[in-house]
Amino acid sequence: MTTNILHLPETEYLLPGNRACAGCSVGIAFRHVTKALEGKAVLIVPASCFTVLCGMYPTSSVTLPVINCTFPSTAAVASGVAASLKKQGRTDITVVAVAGDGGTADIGIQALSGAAERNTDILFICYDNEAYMNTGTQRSSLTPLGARTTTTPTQGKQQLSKDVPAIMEAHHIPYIATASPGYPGDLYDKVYKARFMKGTRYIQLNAPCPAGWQYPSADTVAVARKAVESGAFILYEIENGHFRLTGHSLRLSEGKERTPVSEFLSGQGRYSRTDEETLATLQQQVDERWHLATKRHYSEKADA
Ligand SMILES: Cc1ncc(C[n+]2csc(CCOP(=O)(O)OP(=O)(O)O)c2C)c(N)n1
Ligand code: SF4
Ligand SMILES: [Mg+2]
Repeated sequence: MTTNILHLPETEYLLPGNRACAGCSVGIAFRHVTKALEGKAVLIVPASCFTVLCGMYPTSSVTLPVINCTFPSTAAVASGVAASLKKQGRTDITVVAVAGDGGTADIGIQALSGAAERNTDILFICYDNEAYMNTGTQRSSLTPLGARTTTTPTQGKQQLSKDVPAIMEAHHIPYIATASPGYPGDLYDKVYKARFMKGTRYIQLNAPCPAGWQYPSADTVAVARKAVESGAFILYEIENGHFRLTGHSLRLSEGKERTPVSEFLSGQGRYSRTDEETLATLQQQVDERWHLATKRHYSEKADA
């Protein structure tokens, strides 16, 4: 059973009045992430919007220890902190690396792959706002096909995005999950579960960004939900190799109608000049990924 939002802990670890843009999904999501960690964590953060959200020393909007590190070294710094805490017998503290899509899938992937191959005791959370937002919306390898950034052609990115959870699964780590700020109970449960596991845990968080995706800041939760309702973002977890759909994606697989991807994309300025052919390819990619995910869910369920 997914935790009901009314039953989430009331203590706040991410304070209001922080420096993120109005309507930023990262702040919304990390309220729930830090609640699940109950203050028992050290955050390791490379350059990103999350650094800005945390604030500049000596002020901080997060009531947890935060270590700012260089862009490519997040998982390496987290590995060092994990080794230090282990030596001190502090098994109650979770080492949580928090990086954007650029800091995870592009610039930080070497250290992340190394840590995962060693099965280092860290939780790595990639919040995927689908571009290098902090520096002005440059394209990353997680920018989706057809989305316009300041470094893509006018009609949008010409390539499909990388599947980082699949890359992480190829490292045989104990826990991989996807989560969305539109579904806080599902997000909370996944972080809470990952917190008490050992080895490398990886969570990929869909992170709608009003500034870069170009939609009104009041619409963030609606946009996050539309991503899941259309299957453009699928909620699942892979625990010790066992795949299962969760939350609203599970309900969709049980017969609730999946909406067309165009309902998720319309209203986002970054797709305003994307041609019909590209949009059709995007829908096709979403359909294929959805088909594979549901097939895997039900075949592994039958085997269990
Ligand atoms: C080695 C290095 N290259 C480039 C930068 C400049 N830089 C700072 S934040 C950032 C964008 C980060 O993008 P992402 O990881 O997706 O996080 P977001 O800003 O989207 O939250 C860049 C390019 C840097 N600080 N260090
Ligand atoms: S640019 Fe986007 S991700 Fe960054 S703080 Fe603003 S809304 Fe959040
Ligand atoms: Mg980003």
